Amino acid sequence: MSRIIVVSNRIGPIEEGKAAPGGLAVGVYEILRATGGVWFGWSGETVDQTPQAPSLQTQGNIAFATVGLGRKDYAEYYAGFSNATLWPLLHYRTGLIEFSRDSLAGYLRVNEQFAAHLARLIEPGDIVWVHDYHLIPLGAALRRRGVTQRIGFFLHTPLPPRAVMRTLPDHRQIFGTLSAYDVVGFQTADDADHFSDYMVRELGASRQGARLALDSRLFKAGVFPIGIDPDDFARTAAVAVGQSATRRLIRSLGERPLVIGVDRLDYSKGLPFRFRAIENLLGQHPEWRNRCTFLQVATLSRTDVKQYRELRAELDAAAGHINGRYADYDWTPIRYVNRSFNRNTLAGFFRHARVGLVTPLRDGMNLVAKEYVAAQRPEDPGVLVLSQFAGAANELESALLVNPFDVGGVAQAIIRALEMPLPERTDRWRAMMETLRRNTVRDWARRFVESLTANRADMRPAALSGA
Ligand code: GDG
Repeated sequence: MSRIIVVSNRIGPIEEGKAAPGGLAVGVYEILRATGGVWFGWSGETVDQTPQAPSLQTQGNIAFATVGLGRKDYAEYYAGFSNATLWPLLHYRTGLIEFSRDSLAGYLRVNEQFAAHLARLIEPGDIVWVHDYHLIPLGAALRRRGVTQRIGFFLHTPLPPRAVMRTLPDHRQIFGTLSAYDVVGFQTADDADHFSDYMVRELGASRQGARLALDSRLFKAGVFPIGIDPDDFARTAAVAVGQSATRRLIRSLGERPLVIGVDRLDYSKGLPFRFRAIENLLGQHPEWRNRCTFLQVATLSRTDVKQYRELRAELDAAAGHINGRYADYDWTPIRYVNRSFNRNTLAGFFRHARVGLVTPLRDGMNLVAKEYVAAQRPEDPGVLVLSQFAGAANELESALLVNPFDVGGVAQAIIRALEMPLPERTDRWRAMMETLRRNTVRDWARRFVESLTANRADMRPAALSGA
C-alpha cells in the first residue's frame, strides 16, 4: 500500500502512548502505522529564523517532520489569516472577520514554505493527506512544484454557503485552490454541497457524475464525518469515575445532579448563549435553584487573537453576574473553570454528569458530544443536549436537539434532560452509542484514504481527454 504523508498545522504527540487531546490523532496514527509515512506540521514553536529544513524524528515506520514558524509568519499565517479571518468566516461569523493584505500574504507564504519542504519529502507512489483551514492552498502549491501524486484535503470546520464564502476578499485565490486536490472531504453533506455549489456557480466548474471538473483537473467532494474510539473512551471513563478527581467532584456536588460543558474558549462554541440559558433556567424555574450544578470547563485558546480575549472578559462577567445573583451560602450555580484537564479526568466527569451540554452556534463536528455519549454508564446513562448546528447533530439524532440561540428552549431541554426517566434515557443512549460504534475514528481515516486511492483512471475530464 502507498506510504501516506499527513500534513496538519499541528501534529499529534510524538511520544508513543501519550494521549492526544482530540480524537483526530488516533485515526491518523493508526493509518500511518499501517502504511508507514510522514507526519508534517508546525512544531508549535516560534523562532527567529525560518528553518531551512524540517527537523525529523522517527518512531517505527513514521517520521515526524516539524518546522518552527518565524514571528511574522506566526502573526500573519496563524493568528492572523487562519484564526482571525478564515475561522470566523468558516463559522458563518462575518461580523468578526479581520482581514489584512499582510496576513493574506503571510498565509500564502507559509503554505509555499511548507510545500517547498514537503516536495522534498514526497516520493513516487506516496499519497498526501492535508488537514484543515490553515492549509487550503497547500495542494496547489505542491502541484506547482510538480507533485502529481494523489493529494486529499479534509476540512474539520464547517464550510458556509457561497454567499458567506464570497465575503472573503480574494476568495477565489483561496477557495479556488481546492480544485488542486483529488478529494476534498467534509464533515457533513451540507458542507460538501456548499463546496460544490461554490465551485460550479462561482468558478464555473462542471459536474461530471460524482466529480467536478475545472480547467484541467477533475476532483470530488466527499462526506467523512469524524468519529472517536467510543469503546476506548467508555473504558477510560469507567476507570476514571472511581479515581480521585471525579470522587472529589462527586463529593462536592452533594445530591445535586451535574450538568457539564467542555469546550475550547471559542466564540463558535456559543458559551455566552449557554450562560444565558442557565440564567433563564434559574430565573424562570426557581424550583431548580440549589438543585443542580453547572460545570463549564473552558480551556483557554488562541489568547493572542483579540476576539478570544474579548470573549473571555464577557464570560468572566456573565459567570460572575449569574453566580452573584443566584448563589447561596452552600451552592454556586456555575463552576466556571479556565484550565484544562487530562483526558481521563474529563472522561470521569462526563460519566458522572447527568446532562452533557453541547451548544455551539456552529461546529464542524464536535467531538465532545461524542465523548460525552461514549462515557455514559449503560445502566444509568445521562442525556446529551446538542445544538442542531453541530455536525454531530446529523448523527446523534437521539440527543435532545436544540437551537442554541433560543435560550428559553435550551433551558427547557436541560430540565427535560434532568427529569427524563431511565427507560427513555437508555433508549436514546443506546441508539447514539450504536451510531458511534458504526463510524469510529479509524473508519473515518480508512474511508478517506480509500476514497483517495480509489481508481483514478478517469481523472482527466471528458472534455479534455481528447476523446
Ligand atoms: C475541530 C473542529 C471538529 C477539550 N478540553 C480539554 C480537552 N478537550 C478535547 C475534547 C475533544 C477536543 O478537545 C475538542 O474537539 P471538538 O471537536 O469539540 O472541537 P475543536 O477543538 O474546535 O475541533 C470540530 C474537530 O476539529 C475534529 O474534526 O469536531 O468541529 O472545530 O476531544 O475532549 N482535552 C483535554 N483537556 C481539556 O481540558 N485533555
